[in-house]
Formats: sequence, structure tokens, C-alpha cells
Amino acid sequence: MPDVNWSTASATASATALAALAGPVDAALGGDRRALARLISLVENDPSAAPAVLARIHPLTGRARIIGVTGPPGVGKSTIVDGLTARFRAAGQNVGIVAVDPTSPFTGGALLGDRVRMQRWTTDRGVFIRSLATRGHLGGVSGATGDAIRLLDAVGFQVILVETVGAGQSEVEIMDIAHTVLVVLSPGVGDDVQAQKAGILEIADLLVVNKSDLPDAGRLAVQLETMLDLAPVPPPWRPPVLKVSAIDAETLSELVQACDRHFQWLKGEGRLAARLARRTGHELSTLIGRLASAEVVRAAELSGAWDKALEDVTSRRADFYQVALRLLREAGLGSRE
Ligand SMILES: Nc1nc2c(ncn2[C@@H]2O[C@H](COP(=O)(O)OP(=O)(O)OP(=O)(O)O)[C@@H](O)[C@H]2O)c(=O)[nH]1
Ligand SMILES: [Mg+2]
Repeated sequence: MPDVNWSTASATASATALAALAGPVDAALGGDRRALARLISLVENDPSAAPAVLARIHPLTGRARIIGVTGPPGVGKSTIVDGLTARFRAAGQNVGIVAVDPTSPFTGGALLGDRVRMQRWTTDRGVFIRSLATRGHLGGVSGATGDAIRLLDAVGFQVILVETVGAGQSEVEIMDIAHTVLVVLSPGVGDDVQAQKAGILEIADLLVVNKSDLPDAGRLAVQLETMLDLAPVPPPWRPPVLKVSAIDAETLSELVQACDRHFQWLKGEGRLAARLARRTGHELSTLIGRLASAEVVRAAELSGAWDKALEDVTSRRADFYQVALRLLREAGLGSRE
């Protein structure tokens, strides 16, 4: 049995669910931060609640500017997020922060650092910080994160900063949501640049060499430039390599300017629309996959075909593809033999 609450995993927002969530959603839209926090938990932990929430907030989304910050553990992503937050606040903008699967809980020191850094925002109503532990959750990483970001967008956060660790497939998915992606590295962590090359090139709009107050930052920056030079086809946007020290206000201002330049470039010649279309297609196909899978398994369970399907595969009577295609056909989806 898959670990899913099938009784509520309905593909559409039922009238009852809509009515039950109308109050909390309206409260969040009205500025109630606790209601917002509870709604984010709800979409994170119970994907079946998401349709009702999304039905209500979708028209209000699409206004926020989303900046992704990713990179290996400990390179200074949170410090940069904090510095950027200060700058956007100084410019009068509200900032929502989403930390996806933060490594900090496993590295006590960093968690303390995060707490201290974030403390200064606790009395600022223009900042909302949220951690999401989404890895391995039903619906995949992008589902819950995307919905949390949409909630922050709907309630009026003008800038949303998303921090994730690493440059793997999950980060690529999450970062697809962002307008501008900062890949952060720091001296010492740069040694595995080669290993991460593919991921970095795929997602970086800006390459940030943080901790440039430490030795070897220059060498890492040169390595990254060389890596960019080697690209077989010059990309339409070559990610600038920026030497930053998250604790140096001057370099952070340069980082904000670089983010702005990228955003302006993106807005030109239909690029933003193209990125939006790509991202929407990606999210939609992922969602269809998730919902269709839930429906197919539910139908098979109801008809008793699920147990037989498992038995066929485990006894080697049929392979995964044959059984999956059979179940899809039985659910009225797909026609291939
Ligand atoms: N010297 C120096 N230290 C920095 C700089 N930026 C961050 N640090 C320190 O690096 C450590 C890690 O910083 P974080 O911002 O927590 O790094 P992170 O990438 O968010 O870490 P995780 O979320 O745990 O992956 C902290 O002790 C920071 O104070 C910098 O520019 N220079
Ligand atoms: Mg962090």
C-alpha cells in the first residue's frame, strides 16, 4: 500500500474543502501571519488540501519577484539571503524567505547562526521566514515549495528569496520557479566545481564566489570563468562571476545590482514570458503526473487490481511497464499495449 490518504487525494477542490478553507485563506490574505504559516504547513503536509487553497489564491499570484539562492552546504547562502533581505527592505520592499530542506538542523552551529541572523526580522512585519522540509514528501519537492511560494506571492510579498542546498535535480526543479538564480560557492568548496559543473551551468544566472575575504577566492573565480569560456555554445546570458563577501555591504550592493541587471535582461525580448511558459509547462506536467498516479492507484485499489498488479510484478509474470500501462488503460488513460 502506498503511503497516501486516498480518501482525500481528490484531483479537484471540493465545495466543502473550499468552504472550510475560505476563512483561513482570507485571514492570510488580510495579513494574518499565523494563518499564513498554518496554510503553508497545510499545503506542505496534506497535498489534498492544496487544490482548495490554490483555487482561491491563484488570481493573486504572479506579482512577486523570485530569487533563488543555491549552493553547497556552508558557503554562506543564508548570510547572503539575510544581506539581500536588508537591502530590499531598505528599498521599501516586503520580503518572503523560503529555506528548502535547510542543512542547518544537522549542523548545530549554523542553525544558531541562522537564528541569530533571523532574530532581527522577528519584529519586522515586512519579512516572513519559513523553512520547508519537502524532500521525499508526496508530491515531490517542487509541489509543496511551489505552493508555499505562491502563497507568499498572493499575500503580497514583493520579493521572495528561496534558499536550497546543492545543485542536484531537486534544486533544478525548485530553481525553475525563480526569475534569477544565484549559485553560491566559496573557496575550499570550489574544488568540486568540476563535479557540479553540469548542474551549475544549467541553473546559474549569477555565479557568486562568497567569502572573497578569504584566500583563494580569486582562483575559484578564475576557474569559473574558464569553465564558462569552455561552453561549446555561448549561452544567451553568460552568468557573471561575482566576488562577494556576505559580511561586506559594498559587495552585497554589487550583487543586488547584478540581480537587477539580470531581471532587466529577462524582461527584454519576451524572455520572461518564455521562462514563465517553460516553468508553467513543467509544473503542470508534474502535477498531472502526480494527480493521475493518485487516481490510477485509487481506482486499482477499489477494483482489487492493485494487489494483482503487485503480485504480477513481484512474481515476474509481468514487468513494471506492462503492469503500469495495463492499470492506466483500465483507468481509461493511455491506449498503448
Ligand atoms: N569569512 C566569511 N565568512 C562568511 C561569509 N559569509 C558567510 N560566512 C560564514 O560562513 C558560515 C556559514 O554561513 P551560512 O550563511 O550559514 O551558510 P549556508 O550556505 O546558508 O549554510 P547551510 O544553510 O548550512 O548550507 C557562517 O559561519 C557565516 O558567518 C563571508 O563572506 N566571509
Ligand atoms: Mg543556510
